[in-house]
Amino acid sequence: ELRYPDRLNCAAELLQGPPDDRPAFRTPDGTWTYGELRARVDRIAHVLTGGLGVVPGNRVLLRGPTTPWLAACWLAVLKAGGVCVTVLAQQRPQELRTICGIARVRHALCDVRAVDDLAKAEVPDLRITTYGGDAPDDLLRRPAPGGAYRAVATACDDVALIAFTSGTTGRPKGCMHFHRDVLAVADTFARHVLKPRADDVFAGSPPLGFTFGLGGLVVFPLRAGASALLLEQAGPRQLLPAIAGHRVSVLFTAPTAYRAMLSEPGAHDLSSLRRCVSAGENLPAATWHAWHERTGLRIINGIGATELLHIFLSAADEDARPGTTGFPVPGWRARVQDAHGAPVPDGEPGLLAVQGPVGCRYLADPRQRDYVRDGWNVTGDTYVRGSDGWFRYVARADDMIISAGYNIAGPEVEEALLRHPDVVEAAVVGRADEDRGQVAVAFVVLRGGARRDAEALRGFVRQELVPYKCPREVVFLDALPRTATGKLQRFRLRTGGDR
Ligand code: 3SK
Repeated sequence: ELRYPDRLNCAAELLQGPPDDRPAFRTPDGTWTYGELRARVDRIAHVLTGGLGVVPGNRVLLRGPTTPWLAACWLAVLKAGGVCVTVLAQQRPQELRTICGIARVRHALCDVRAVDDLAKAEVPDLRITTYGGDAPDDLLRRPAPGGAYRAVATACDDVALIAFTSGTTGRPKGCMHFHRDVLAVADTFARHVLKPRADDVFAGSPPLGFTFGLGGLVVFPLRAGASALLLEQAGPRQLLPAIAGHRVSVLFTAPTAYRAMLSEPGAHDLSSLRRCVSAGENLPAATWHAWHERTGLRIINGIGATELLHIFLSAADEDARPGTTGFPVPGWRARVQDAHGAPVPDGEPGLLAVQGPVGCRYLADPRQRDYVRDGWNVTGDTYVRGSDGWFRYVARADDMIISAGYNIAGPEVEEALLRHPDVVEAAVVGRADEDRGQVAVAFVVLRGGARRDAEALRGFVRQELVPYKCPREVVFLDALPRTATGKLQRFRLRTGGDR
């Protein structure tokens, strides 16, 4: 069982330990050592509580591309006892205004390059302070007393972070996480599954406004005394040379990016990699095998949730079984239950429910009652637990297609399509149909130059799966619609918005 002291400031914990000269953050332009990081965090914390008047408990919005300065602001707000409200650089004025309203944000620290949309949001009484610019009142240019900043003695269950999720649609929900939760995800998933070393170099594509990225690029490396390469542009095209150039050893990204890296031309040296983590979406077995063939590495698949901060179901790479997610991360419990909360037998599909050191706490949102039932966090995913204890993803609970009484799991058909050599991306959704209730429609992105032959693809699926799962229609797209965190927006395909 994890135990933390009653008084705990997670930023102070993450920053203590490594010697001053050890690298903490790397960028294409240079390296910040732990000594430099500590000094810059302390300076920002002095400015926050001095000139800017931030007091413990204030909610501070953080917005900007993935840079060491954004990470330093995150640590400084926490050290000063504030609450970080993390958002994505891509979020637009209307969403920002909604988020600031829900979280009652009064201060914002914003990369000067991302300030326009925040200003346009016209959030009442919001004090915006930019960083990285030339203005004399820029956060990094303001006068501040020198010397160490003494961390506010927050309680371990004081809120540290409000992470927003809108899932793939809907009004954003703010998930509150405590100081102890931030350490708990490092002391469960990272410690027991990832097993990082102090000489590791972490990198990845998820932004710091997504808890997948915050964990993988800030919390886990710092907790291990390791370093992270922070890239403002971290698409597959940038990641491949960055892995080679910076000798990245731990990679965090999503299945789509693994597939995109596999289809990039050119031979990049990936020999420095020793751990590859995939989350954010289901990892098809075909992608796992293709990456294994290319690199010899066994991807660590995981499922996490903003509600639960990070990954709770996974398997260490030596145990990984392609096509499954694994089992509960040490410290977590998981089961599959029906709509009334009763466990279903092994081998049958049902709703995934988990318990662990972190729980869902929506800020002022009645949807809390749907997510937490009888002490279990019901994630909204349909899963099967095998008799051997392995958990296998079926679909998002609301993504099951019911056609003439048959249940079709979109991801299973997507996996089959992805086994076709010409298919790069696939999404299968249900479309209303008078005769059958719903029929499956496949949206497919093909490799450049491949022929758009819907009948050939349908024939391929019929060879792979029982015929009733074969999509009725195949639609070819140049790209699938995704959220800013890379999640597939199935509702846009269902409503035909992208066709
Ligand atoms: O979406 C996920 O699977 C995820 C993974 C890790 C951390 C956070 C999230 C939302």
